[in-house]
Amino acid sequence: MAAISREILKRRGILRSPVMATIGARSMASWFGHVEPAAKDPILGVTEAFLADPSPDKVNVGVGAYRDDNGKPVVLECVREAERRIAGNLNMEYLPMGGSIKMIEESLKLAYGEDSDLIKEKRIAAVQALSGTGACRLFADFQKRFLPDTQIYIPIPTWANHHNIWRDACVPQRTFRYYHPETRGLDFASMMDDIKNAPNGSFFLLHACAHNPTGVDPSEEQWREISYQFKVKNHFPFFDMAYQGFASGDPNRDAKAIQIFLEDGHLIGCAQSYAKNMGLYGQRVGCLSILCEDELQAVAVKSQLQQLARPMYSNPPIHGALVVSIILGDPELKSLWLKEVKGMADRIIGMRKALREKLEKLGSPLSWEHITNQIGMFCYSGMTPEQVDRLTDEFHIYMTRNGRISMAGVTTGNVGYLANAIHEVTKAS
Ligand code: PLA
Repeated sequence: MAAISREILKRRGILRSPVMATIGARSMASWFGHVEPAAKDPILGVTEAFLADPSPDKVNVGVGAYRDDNGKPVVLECVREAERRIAGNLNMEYLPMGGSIKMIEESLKLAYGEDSDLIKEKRIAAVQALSGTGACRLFADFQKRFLPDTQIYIPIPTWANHHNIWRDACVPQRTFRYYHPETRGLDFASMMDDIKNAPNGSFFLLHACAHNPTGVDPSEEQWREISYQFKVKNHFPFFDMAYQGFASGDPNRDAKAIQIFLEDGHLIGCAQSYAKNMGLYGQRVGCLSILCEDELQAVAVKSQLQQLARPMYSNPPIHGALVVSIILGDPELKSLWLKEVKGMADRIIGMRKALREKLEKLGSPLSWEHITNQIGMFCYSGMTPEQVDRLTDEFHIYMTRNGRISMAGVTTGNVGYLANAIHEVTKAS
């Protein structure tokens, strides 16, 4: 902890004074005396710093939250319409422990395919989850409870919270190589080596599409090879699908990796989130599914997932689940949604082109090709933590220190400013 914040806490009486410490372990002041402030979250901490900056020029390209071209948060039209239908019409009773059956049904169709036999055969155990994070955490807790000797292989790099989730679920973590800093692309050979060298029957966390933070996904052919190798090694793939629709603009195409694994007969796990693709960030709506061998097994697994949820939050929130079921259950609203997802993905692609062009026009000596090669919400720029610090200190541009730019926060209005600033801090490197 920085000396200054220690001093402030001491003045507010939050830190123990030497006198209080001598009163004894059971005095009120000592119960929490040993609790140090937690480290700032590498992503959400950026938003906090951004909000605290009074500069009118400030730009937030930290958290992956979509903005329109005026930099404003967006509520999709399909969501507005679903909310009009909800208003006054539906009750707000508790959902079942496993959440909304309708929402789950629609989510499974999105992930596993509209006409999936696996759905018809009732082989998928699924529960509504507290968005993608909650889905991952529920799975990690399930893994710890029922497969206590397993570990989880996590790509390097990955979304920072993956490490926290499996850590707090007490599942040991291993890593596998994924990204090649020099080519700024997939390190496919190393990834395959790590898959081959992991003990048979290992658990792997895979990003279904639009990998965060790199924006680098395996090609279809590479997914097939990965799936094949998983079969050989009898590994279990757990897909985190937080950006379905943001990679290609089409949610069905973005589920291709999952389709490939299903065709090869894998059992899989899947975390789905409606935060980004439906803009339901704060509603916390998502789905966890686990494909089982048969219906009987799926019933047992679902009942245990519910059992994990009950003492934690009892049952999930209803509003977002209603919004999702209304949109996906109504053909007209669903096609409006598909159009709106495509619109978001296209605006981001447009901003990738604009940022790259502006950097090239400024005469940057570096290659910025990767800005347009990478896909999804993020550009993994290759900037160093020190360069990012300069962007923040000198230009009030807020982003994660790993050099990740949330392209969803780039607009026609700020892309020129952003490009200039990036050029300034990188031109000497
Ligand atoms: N999985 C991945 C790969 C993510 O990037 C995120 C969100 C989630 C799961 C969880 O999202 P949800 O719980 O809101 O559904 N990542 C964000 C936000 C957009 C965050 O860090 O919480 C990010 O900026 O990386």
